[in-house]
Amino acid sequence: MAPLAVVACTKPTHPHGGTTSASAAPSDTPTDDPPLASGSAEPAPVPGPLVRLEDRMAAIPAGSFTMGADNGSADEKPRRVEVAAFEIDVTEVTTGAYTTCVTLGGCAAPAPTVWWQGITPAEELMYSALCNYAHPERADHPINCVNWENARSYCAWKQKRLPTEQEWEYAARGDDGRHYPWGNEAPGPKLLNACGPECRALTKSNKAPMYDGDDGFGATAPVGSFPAGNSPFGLTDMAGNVWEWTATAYCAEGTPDCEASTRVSRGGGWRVVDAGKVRATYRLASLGAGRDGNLGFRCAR
Ligand SMILES: [Ca+2]
Repeated sequence: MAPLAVVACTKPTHPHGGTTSASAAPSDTPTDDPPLASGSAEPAPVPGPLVRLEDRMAAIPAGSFTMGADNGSADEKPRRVEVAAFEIDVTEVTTGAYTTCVTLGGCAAPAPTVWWQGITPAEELMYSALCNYAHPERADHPINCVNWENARSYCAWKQKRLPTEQEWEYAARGDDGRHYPWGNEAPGPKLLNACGPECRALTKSNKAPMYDGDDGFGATAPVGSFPAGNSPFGLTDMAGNVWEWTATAYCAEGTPDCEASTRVSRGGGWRVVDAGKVRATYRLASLGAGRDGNLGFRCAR
């Protein structure tokens, strides 16, 4: 499948400048026409409107694809899936954007701590420090440590919704059967933000890192920092940075009843060392009440 041009490419800007309200300011106001160059018969090019990457959505046309993979887990057996046309955010929802929703009364502030089943006090202390909310210097990083309801509410406030996992996977890999958003090349430090040596040092993990090179970000990275890893539809960070909540309740293979308390999350995050988990077909069962610095979301409509 040929990659689809989503929108005219505008260099992403991160104008947050350390304030939590910066993302509320619309930045799509066309600039004034530049003056003509002296002595030139040709008008100078007029710059297009500046729209931040995080405000963009990609239009995904209706299509069909083989969801899942032969070489994956038991719960990702391949099957043919039809997808209706939809739109999806080009980036993960940023901390600045989520903060704006809280400031304007549309969203609850996320709890200040991480939580998952079996968490230890030491883990809570260590990983809660990596939650991005209330850290204005991370306004262009993905919001994390949000539970499924936080994510659902934000998208609803934006008059959007969470993508289904079918939509998410199609948006991540198109219809050519690739393993990762960028193709089949093994994950590396220029393609995504996962757990290289930089994250291993931060988390004091003794597990082998996913790759040898340093990707530059011990925890989350500003959204859109790895354009070489974009999906065929131009979506950023569909592997790595943070796992992403989907609307879909998790059903294990051959399990007809899904528990709505558990949702599918996709894409892998900065703390993942297993390359198999940043494949575009990998399905993670995430407790909806959970909050993890490694988990965020993007919206669709
Ligand atoms: Ca990293």
